[in-house]
Amino acid sequence: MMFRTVIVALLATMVCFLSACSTTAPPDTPAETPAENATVQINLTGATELGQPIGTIDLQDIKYGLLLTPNLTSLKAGLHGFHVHTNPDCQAAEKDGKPVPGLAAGGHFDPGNTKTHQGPYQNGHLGDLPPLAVDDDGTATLPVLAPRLRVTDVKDRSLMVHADGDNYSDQPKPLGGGGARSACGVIS
Ligand SMILES: [Cu+2]
Ligand SMILES: [Zn+2]
Repeated sequence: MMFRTVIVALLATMVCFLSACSTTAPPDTPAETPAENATVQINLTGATELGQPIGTIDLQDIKYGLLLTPNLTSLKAGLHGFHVHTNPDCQAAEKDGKPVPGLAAGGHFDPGNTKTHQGPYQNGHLGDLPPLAVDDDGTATLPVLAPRLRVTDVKDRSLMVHADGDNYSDQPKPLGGGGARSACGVIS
C-alpha cells in the first residue's frame, strides 16, 4: 500500500515535470484593465479658432465596451458620423492653401493601420463609432456603444462629429460619407 502511494506520487511529479504544470494561473493571462471614465468638452469647429462650446460627451468603460453618452445642443437634426480621430487637437489646419475646420485632429484612429472605414463592428479603423443621433431640437442625448474600445485606448485622441451620416464604408464616399467636421473635443 505504501509502495503504491509512492509510485503514484512519483508518476504525478513526472507528469508535472513533463507538462510544466503549475498551481498558479499562466503568467500570460491578460489582467482585466480597471474601468475608467472621462468627460470630453465639445465645441463647434471653426476656420480660424474653435467655435462655441455645445456640451459634453461622457465616456465610460462597461462590460460590453466603451459607452459614449452625449449631452449636446446646437447640432443639425439627424444622424451624424462620429469617430475617434488620431490627434488631440480640434483646430483647423490648411489644405490646398485653405483652412479646414477640425483638420488638425488627423484621420480616424487606426492603430492597426487598416486604412479602411468599416464602422464599429468590423475590423477597420478602431476609432469608428456608431453615428450620433440628434433630435429635431438640435440636442443629442442617446448613448452609443463601441464594443472594441476602452477609455484607455482613446486617451489623448479626439472625438469628432461630422455634418452628415455614416454608412460604415469608403464607398460611394470615403470615411462613411460624413463630410465636414462639425464639432470636436479632445479626450484628455
Ligand atoms: Cu471622423
Ligand atoms: Zn473610419
